[in-house]
Amino acid sequence: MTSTKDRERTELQTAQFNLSSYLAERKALVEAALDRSLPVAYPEKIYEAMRYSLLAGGKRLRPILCLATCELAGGTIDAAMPTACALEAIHTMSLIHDDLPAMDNDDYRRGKLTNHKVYGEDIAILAGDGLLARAFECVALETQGVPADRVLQVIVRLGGAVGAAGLVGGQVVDLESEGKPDISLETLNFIHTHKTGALLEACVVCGAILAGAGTAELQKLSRYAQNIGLAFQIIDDILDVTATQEELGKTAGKDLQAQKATFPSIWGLEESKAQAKKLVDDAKAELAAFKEAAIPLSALADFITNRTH
Ligand code: GRG
Repeated sequence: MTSTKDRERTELQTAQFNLSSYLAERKALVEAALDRSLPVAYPEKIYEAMRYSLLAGGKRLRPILCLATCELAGGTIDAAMPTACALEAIHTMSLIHDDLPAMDNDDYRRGKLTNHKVYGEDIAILAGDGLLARAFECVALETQGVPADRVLQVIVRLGGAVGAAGLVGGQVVDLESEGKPDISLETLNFIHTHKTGALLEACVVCGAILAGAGTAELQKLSRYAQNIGLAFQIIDDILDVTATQEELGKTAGKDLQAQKATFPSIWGLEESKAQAKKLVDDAKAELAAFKEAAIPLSALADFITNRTH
């Protein structure tokens, strides 16, 4: 049991935690590992296309979450790094495919031309496929010092998060909902818990699995991730209305243009912000039992609602 005093102390420590230097330090580790994870070989063109998107920047939130939960549960950064890289590779491949003319048809991503704009649609599809395959290979081949059954559990979680019960399913319902601004809140929730939430949950849970966390810990971390996943998407929808293309690194105002149902279109901006805040508070409450060890995760939850891009 955690007392009110304990909670207040952790809240204060979270507020004092230097998140920007933590993020900068972790991001640098992840960038270096991603670079090493995909050396150029023959046929160079496909490796270059894969590296173009994988190394195009981005917040690296998913690998950072994975490293953070591995450490929280008593594991090391080294043990989680191959899985962290795999999660970023999966995320990147989903962005490449999402940007294709057959899907969102976007010209810019992470402040750069989209993969298909530079390499053509054929190579962009293959670059996504190559990254997806490399992700699984990376976990299976490069995870060291972790019992094989944990690595297997990670592979199972990743497969579930990517497939029809995760990202792919969310994207299908999103495509089916196009041009239907009156879809229900239930459908909107389905889209985002699958399209965005499933992978964020896998990041958090896989890091903890690698460290040997027990079922009760995994359940708490899973609920933390589900809450921040939905808050993340609500903020994304809010930013689509309020931020500029420069801030976002991608086309702004697309949802409105496409007459897409979004959280602000259903709730309005103020209620959307309030709902995101509540989800973040609920997420942080799940961390109470981990005390000081959860400060980075708690600060990350705040970062998600305070971000401007
Ligand atoms: C996974 C096999 C497979 C196919 C892809 C296209 C597709 C199926 C799914 C779409 C997934 C998608 C694009 C979800 C949106 C996720 C999202 C909120 C992206 C923005 O994430 P940030 O803000 O971006 O973390 P950065 O650039 O910082 O990494």
